[in-house]
Amino acid sequence: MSDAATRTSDGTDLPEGNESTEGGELSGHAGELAVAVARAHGVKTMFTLSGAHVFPMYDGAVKAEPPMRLLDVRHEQTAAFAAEATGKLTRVPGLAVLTAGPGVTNGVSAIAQAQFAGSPMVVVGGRAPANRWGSGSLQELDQPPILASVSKMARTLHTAGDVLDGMDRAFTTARSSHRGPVFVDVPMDELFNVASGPAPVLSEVRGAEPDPDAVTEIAELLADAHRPVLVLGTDVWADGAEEAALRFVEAVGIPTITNGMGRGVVPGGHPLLVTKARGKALGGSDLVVVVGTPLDFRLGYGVFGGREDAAPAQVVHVADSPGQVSGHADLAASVSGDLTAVFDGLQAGLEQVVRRPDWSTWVADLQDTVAAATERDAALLAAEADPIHPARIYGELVPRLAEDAVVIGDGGDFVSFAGKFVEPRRPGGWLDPGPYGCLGAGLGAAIAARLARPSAQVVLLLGDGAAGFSLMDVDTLVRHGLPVVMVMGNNSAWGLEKGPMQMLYGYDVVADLAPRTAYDEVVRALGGAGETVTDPRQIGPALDRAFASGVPYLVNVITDVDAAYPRNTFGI
Ligand SMILES: Cc1ncc(C[n+]2csc(CCOP(=O)(O)OP(=O)(O)O)c2C)c(N)n1
Ligand SMILES: [Mg+2]
Repeated sequence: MSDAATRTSDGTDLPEGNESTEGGELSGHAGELAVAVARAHGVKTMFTLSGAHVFPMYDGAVKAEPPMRLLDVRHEQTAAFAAEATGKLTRVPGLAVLTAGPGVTNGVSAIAQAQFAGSPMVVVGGRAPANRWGSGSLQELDQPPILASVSKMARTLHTAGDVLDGMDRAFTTARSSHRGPVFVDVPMDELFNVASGPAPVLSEVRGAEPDPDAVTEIAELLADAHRPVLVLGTDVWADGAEEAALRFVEAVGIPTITNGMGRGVVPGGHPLLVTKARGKALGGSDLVVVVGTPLDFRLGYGVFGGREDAAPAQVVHVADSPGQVSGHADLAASVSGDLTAVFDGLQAGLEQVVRRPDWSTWVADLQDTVAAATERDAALLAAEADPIHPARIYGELVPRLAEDAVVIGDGGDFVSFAGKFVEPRRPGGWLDPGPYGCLGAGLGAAIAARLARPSAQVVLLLGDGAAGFSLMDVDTLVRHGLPVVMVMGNNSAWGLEKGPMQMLYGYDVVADLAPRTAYDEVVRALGGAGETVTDPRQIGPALDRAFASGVPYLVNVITDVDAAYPRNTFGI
């Protein structure tokens, strides 16, 4: 197969159409066939941890021309989280290959996270042999029923002859909106078997054309609004609509809030980015248009307005596919389909409206609030408190971040602070756990980010609690020569649980971790480097050493457990 490639706006290589496979015939063992289909869909790397049930997948990768990269990890959760992050960063489905039984069940949390976040990925599971099924083979577990509720599709490809078409369907399903994870398993005996068939012909998977009447209705609502707010979420990026979104925002001058992978679509510092005035914007708005993210707990379940005696806001929900449009919120209008077409349609619609809305006072008001918040933040970012206030870490880190940095959050309060202080300047460089909120994704995501963006800074923000789930995979970074800067906010606690438990009960249990653990020594023992920082003035120099090191490096910053992230809900 040819390796011809084009570049997407995020610098990711994509296969050039399907001329390499069109009309061809493929034959080989089922592992070879599965790898050939994955490659045709743009897969570059197979994330895995060894197990005999999936050996033919490795043989297929090794013998492919050129070979497919094998990235072997220390826990299947890391393989699956790496595949999920690959899907998010590159917008090409990530591939994880997990051995039968425990290999598959170890990947379940990451697959569920992909389902919640709409991340395209394919997981191939090993499966006990079909010819002995029911006799008690090792790890004889019927896996698709376990995965069914956390994936777009979960099925067994029963014979080698099913693999070409089954894998093609898996990838096409994963990358079609609404995107998500697909699980397939193949019985071990069949995975070794040979088969042949036509090579898959890739079809373009654009979202549906949005209903033009619905788009016009939303443009009319905007034209009548006095204090509109736009919210941009993960699917704006996933759907490739980031340029159309920014064009729309600038053309109509609408104040905007971003979340998930929508962060960076309107770059940090942009005059229309009002995330820092979020409370006032969403509370004082009369029309909130939410695009590409569910109306879930992160957005007050879709109830806005009502602040300082204002009336409740009208709400518009725009989604990449009909199934994503909120069923619970009270909507003034909604539309689904290709998000670029929606933004272009809304822009054209508003340009035709005679009564052009004037939102300048509203925008100026929000900009004042952003400026005041930025000034308040400045004091925290420079805090000289001892023990260190976690905000000071961001005071040192943010000025050191390059425009194309990939920033990954894995933790509780420490990552909430990042959400407040890190405003990406480009889309596609911010990875948080999303609405599933699963700790432990960090190392897998960091591995994926280093591969997807070879020349960019990759910064992994780790809570000390979160680190315990996956720190052993620093070994993977070391073995594969993948430098990542890890920054730990070490408050010796499960901080995000300790504070709320104190608030509810006046005491806390099971929330403390060992004090001031030297996690940097763990990283050194695994072949990386690192240091512990207890003086706020040493954070900056330590980060400089980390960025210059060229190896996996952990800056273990001991922070104040009492400096909890200020929150007024538990987010539940
Ligand atoms: C797999 C998983 N287990 C438990 C939780 C519940 N939880 C959410 S945040 C949190 C505390 C995280 O502690 P740490 O990583 O040290 O960050 P901190 O809040 O202390 O900054 C916990 C236990 C979760 N979200 N995911
Ligand atoms: Mg902690």
